[in-house]
Amino acid sequence: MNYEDLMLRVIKKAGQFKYTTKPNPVVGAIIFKENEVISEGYHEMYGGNHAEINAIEEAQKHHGKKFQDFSELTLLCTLEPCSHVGKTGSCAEFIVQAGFKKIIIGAIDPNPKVLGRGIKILKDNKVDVEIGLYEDLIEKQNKFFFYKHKNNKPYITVKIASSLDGKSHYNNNKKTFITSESSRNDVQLIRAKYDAILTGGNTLRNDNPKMNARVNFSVNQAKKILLTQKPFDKNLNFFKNASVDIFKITNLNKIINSYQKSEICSILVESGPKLVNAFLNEGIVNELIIYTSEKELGKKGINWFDKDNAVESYGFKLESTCKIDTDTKEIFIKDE
Ligand code: AOF
Ligand code: ZN
Repeated sequence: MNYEDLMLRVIKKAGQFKYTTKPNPVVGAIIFKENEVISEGYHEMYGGNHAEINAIEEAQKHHGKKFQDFSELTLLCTLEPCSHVGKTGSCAEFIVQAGFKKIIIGAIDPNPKVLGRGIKILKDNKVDVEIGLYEDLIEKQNKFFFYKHKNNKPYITVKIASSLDGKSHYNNNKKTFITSESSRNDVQLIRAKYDAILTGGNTLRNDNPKMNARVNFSVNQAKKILLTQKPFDKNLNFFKNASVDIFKITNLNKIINSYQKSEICSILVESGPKLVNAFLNEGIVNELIIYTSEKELGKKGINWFDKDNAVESYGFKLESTCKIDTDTKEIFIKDE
């Protein structure tokens, strides 16, 4: 069988589960014998079976019919089989026990709990292991997961909605809708991708936001992070059906670094200008998403940025731009 074709097939299908596996990566596995596919398996939800286990359990149904022994079969998986016993058992051990003699792996798992240890278990047990097929696609598909483990810090995106004249809201502390409903729906899709959503006390008190992902598909809702030094009402929308981490300290690096050991791979910052500028000034933002409307707020509006060309001077480069209704959406990436 053509390994490239099989790998592309499982990468594509694994992607379907990205909203229910996060903060875990999406992973796919396929088992085949000569020119026949025996089974496939995917990591479908956080805390659930890993892809290899699902594929092996599915193959077992054909044992004695399509094949006599697992040593006749090859297993191909997008990510290195795990070595650790986490929420489920170790995939590498399970593969060895099943009796496989050949494994093809797309990319090495960057998670320090694994990072080559799964491959070592396989090799130590005389399994023939081939590594490296479409690693770039697998890394791209699990961008936040790879970023977090390679850099030992979560990927941080700041999202803002701006008027044409660069303002955030009126100076009366009231909630202002700047962008169109379509843009606000697009924000729901962005929220669905992130592992955590962070805001500040001012946004919490002025806007009473829910900050969950309101989408018409299943999604693991993000953890919430609140930065505030002032008292707040625990009955606000933000706290409903959510696990919230609250920080009274203001050192953003310390706050972000406290997630090094957690499973959180990505954080979406949705706040007002003060906190957004603090994040940008710290130089810890990887991506900036700006929705700009055709509306102007004028003199009574509060500026997003103090300086001209702020986005460029913070080191961001335009990655993409598109129209949403009458708004413009721009994505900027930090030039690292
Ligand atoms: C695999 N196959 O399908 C996946 C893997 O919390 P746990 O026990 O589910 O483990 C999650 C970690 O396992 C995750 O961070 C990543 O390193 C690896 N994911 N490994 O062998 C899979 N999803
Ligand atoms: Zn596993």
